[in-house]
Amino acid sequence: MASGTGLIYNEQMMSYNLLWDYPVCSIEIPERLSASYEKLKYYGLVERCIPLSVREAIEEEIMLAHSLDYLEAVKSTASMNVEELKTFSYNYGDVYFHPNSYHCAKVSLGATLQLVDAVMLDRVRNGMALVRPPGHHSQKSEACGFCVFNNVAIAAKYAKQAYGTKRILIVDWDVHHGQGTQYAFEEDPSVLYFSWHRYEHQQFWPNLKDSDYDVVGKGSGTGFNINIPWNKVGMGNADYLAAFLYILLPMAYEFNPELILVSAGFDSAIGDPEGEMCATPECFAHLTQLLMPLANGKLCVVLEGGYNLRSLSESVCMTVRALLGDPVPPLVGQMAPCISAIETIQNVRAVHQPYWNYLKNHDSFFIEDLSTKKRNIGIEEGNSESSAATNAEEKNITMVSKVNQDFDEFMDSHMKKVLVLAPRVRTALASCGEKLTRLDQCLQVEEKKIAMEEVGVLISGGDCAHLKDENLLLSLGKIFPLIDKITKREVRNGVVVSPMLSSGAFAARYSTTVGASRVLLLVLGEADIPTDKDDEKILVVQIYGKQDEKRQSNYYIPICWKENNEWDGDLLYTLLEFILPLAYGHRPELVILAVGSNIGIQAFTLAHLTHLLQVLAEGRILVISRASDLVETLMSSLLGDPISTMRPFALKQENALVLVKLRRELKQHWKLLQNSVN
Ligand code: X5A
Ligand code: ZN
Repeated sequence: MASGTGLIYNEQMMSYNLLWDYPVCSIEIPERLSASYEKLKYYGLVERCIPLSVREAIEEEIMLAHSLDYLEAVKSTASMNVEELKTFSYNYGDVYFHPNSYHCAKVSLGATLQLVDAVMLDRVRNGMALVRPPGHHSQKSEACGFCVFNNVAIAAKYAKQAYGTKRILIVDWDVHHGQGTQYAFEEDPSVLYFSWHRYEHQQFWPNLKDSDYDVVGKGSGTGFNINIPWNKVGMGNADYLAAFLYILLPMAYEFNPELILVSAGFDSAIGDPEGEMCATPECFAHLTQLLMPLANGKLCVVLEGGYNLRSLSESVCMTVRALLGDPVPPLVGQMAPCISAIETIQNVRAVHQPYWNYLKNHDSFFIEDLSTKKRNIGIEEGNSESSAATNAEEKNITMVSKVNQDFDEFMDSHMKKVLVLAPRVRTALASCGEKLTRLDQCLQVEEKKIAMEEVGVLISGGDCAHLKDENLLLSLGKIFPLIDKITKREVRNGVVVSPMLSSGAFAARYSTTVGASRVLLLVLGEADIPTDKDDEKILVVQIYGKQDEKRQSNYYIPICWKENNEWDGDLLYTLLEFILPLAYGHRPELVILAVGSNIGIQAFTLAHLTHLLQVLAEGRILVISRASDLVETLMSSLLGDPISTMRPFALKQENALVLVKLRRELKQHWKLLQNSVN
């Protein structure tokens, strides 16, 4: 089992800079690398990573994505004077060359390939390469947008060639469209390219029709190119999350990649002068962690853009923390995507419906009359900067004005708020007498004796029928000490075997009395859940097979499925498209997952579920399992082990319809459930 996070940093890549006055290129500076690395050192993250060395890429590797003519042209820049460099640079769009550019571009690509090697050879599980020049705009015979060689595109071709990797997912979260990468794989179904980008109806650089949502790939690659054009600035955490939950993640599970490459530009983060977006640094920890259960954990994060040094470096640190398995801070801000983001997401889903199973059951249609379109066309003659400011104001007034006041001040206070300390122990286990292979890595917690009276007060109205059951008190005797340890931050998560699913409700109640302000209780299987259905502290989602008339409130959400067999696909898609949106809105401080036995869900599906749920509540999750034979798998997932990939599953149509109905009823209250404008 591969472990550890690789980190690549090398000062060689700082040895080029802009030599003449050229405002569009003035932001791409060497300090982007050193500032990121210094911040990683400052937080003690460098010493926790495995340093990987760089090398120069060889010509054969460069030519995996570039023409010989272009390679020779770039090579010739090494001996040019400033005038010649200037003339050469102006052959292309928004890029500059320096005598060291060629060398740096070879090291930047070589570093990327070193990371791919380390991950593919299991020397590390995942890793990040801090490189420049960036790559995703460069094309077969063209430099573009600060990019010389297309590091990530070449890395994908290299992995296919060197390791026979059959399916590669490229996630491009840079704020610009990586058109170079799109062109490289348009006709290739083995590389799924996902990019979100500032677009503003083609008003934003590189102003290409090719960046719109209806460009989906060609030939056998049709359906494997995913563009998410943002038509407004000011997109924030909820918008990015919605794109992941409603588009990228279900597609990625269906695609089932063997390797994930991230074109990690942080110009999509708050404070960036290019992006003018609002996502805060911890958002990138969420994005990263959400990708980690895929591809057996094989995740290579490669730097692209990012021009606000503070925002860039904090975001890099958040990404590395997630790669290391640290708990991710909760997301700030109201978890509601904006109308423009919802329109984009709806259009992307509509255009991709023919190509992806998980979209088959949605009644998706296009939004032709986009809320922002008329305006933007009206502004065409005007100056685009002021139009962007107006949009930003509308989108997120508080964030943006804060930023304008004093960005560093905002960032200082923000980071103080979000930085969380990881409990020393990751996973605890209530004494269960099992022989488990990873027991030595868990803390064993002693059970205690619980009196009936202690439990009775937890449930208002005093429905005490359950309390007659001796098993319940025994279970709670194991569960309460675990909750104590989790809420006191002595351990991050825990697992316990209990014959009674209803103990989950008592556990949820108990945790609100010992400090958890909000709890998510997710129950898989039939059980009587004795809880106050209007208690806004506890959000209950229960999935079960038997039809009945359970009352529903915004805080008690029964999901009743038709067949009681093979729910793996249904559960996974429900988690992504329904439960996580709810849960992000609830912002729980503890997640309790109660798993029944014989519920038609395989162990590794539960492992994915537990991994994904750890993006919530700083990873504080208690799993209560009826079946003791699941403990091994659950424990491994709680410990952060990589998970074997899931066979592509589908959401069954009748179950999809259940979600459609629930979404309609609940989306007013839980705003992140909105994935269409109707
Ligand atoms: C890698 C990257 C941006 C180029 C912007 C040119 N390039 N206006 O972020
Ligand atoms: Zn960019």
